Amino acid sequence: RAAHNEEAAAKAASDTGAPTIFDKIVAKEIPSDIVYEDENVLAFRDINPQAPVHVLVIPKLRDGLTTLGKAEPRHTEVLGQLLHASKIVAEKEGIVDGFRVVINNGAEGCQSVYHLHLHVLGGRQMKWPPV
Ligand code: D5M
Repeated sequence: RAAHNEEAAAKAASDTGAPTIFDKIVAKEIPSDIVYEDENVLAFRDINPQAPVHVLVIPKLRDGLTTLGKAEPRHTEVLGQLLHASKIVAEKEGIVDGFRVVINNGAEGCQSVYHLHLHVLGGRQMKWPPV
């Protein structure tokens, strides 16, 4: 099942600082379904969607942000830009009546790609807690 695959991918991954597949997406060396883009931020559809709308919002420049846990004071501007871009994505996707923004952090947080990304999920009733 998809959830298990994501958990397996998260177990297999670690925060080595090596380039990730998202660098290739930013460089447009591999295709992605882009929903929103500006100077600092790229938003594209998740390849393994967990909701009718599932978009990843990433900083174009990782600048040490493999995880949210690596955030430093110099990152506060881009962190704000990522949240603001998430709202723009929700608006563009028509999910303003309800949506969720998730950051998986580290192995126990089920993170599989070590380039900070916000998941924007919507288009169905979300559950709480998110387990
Ligand atoms: O989420 C990492 C997410 O990245 C996971 O939901 C799959 C997605 N992913 C992985 N490769 C791609 C490509 N090539 N395009 C689009 N989406 C992708 P995490 O929070 O690290 O578990």
